[in-house]
Amino acid sequence: MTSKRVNNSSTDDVMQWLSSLWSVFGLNTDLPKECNPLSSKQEEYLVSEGISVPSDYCYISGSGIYKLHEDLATWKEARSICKSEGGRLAILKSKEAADVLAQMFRNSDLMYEGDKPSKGVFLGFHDIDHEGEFVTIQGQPLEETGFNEWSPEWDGQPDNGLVIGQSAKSQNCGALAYDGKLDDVGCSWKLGYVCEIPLRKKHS
Ligand SMILES: [Ca+2]
Repeated sequence: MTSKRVNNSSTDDVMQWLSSLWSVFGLNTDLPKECNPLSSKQEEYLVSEGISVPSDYCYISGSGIYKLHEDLATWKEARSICKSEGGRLAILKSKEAADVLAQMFRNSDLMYEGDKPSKGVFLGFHDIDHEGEFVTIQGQPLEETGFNEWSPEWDGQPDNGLVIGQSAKSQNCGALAYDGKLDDVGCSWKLGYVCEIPLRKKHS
């Protein structure tokens, strides 16, 4: 997957809007096969004016524009990187989105750490404030996002499993497991992660 960014070369509002629009159209190129090109949804949804969407983001119908980052970061670092791209650590709104992203994860170099399956890729939810109460990075209860299916793997999730180096059980950050379902993992672990640029309703 190649990375191709569209830069706004003019500060003129109209040019900036057109540039932003073209960057969205640019998503039609170099898409991994799991991603849907923007089509009729272009008429219905557009990202915020002034935001250039990198063409290596992937549109998933009905959910949003996502990118699987294959570099490793802690949950906090990942959150910061997503923000720097004009987005946020991903919040999944459908099983379809989870399935598409899990397939991308399984096809990526992230899937194995040596000969062991990876622990997952970070998403934008956590239970840092209240153990067992999972919320998105926007404070929304996980069960209201449209997707909150936990993985049955590793004896069932969420398990708040032991994080090496810490005395208490402390898996407080959210991840997508290889099976397309959710897991709580260590916030200090270094994992791949999914960023999202939220779609907004086009103003008519
Ligand atoms: Ca867990």
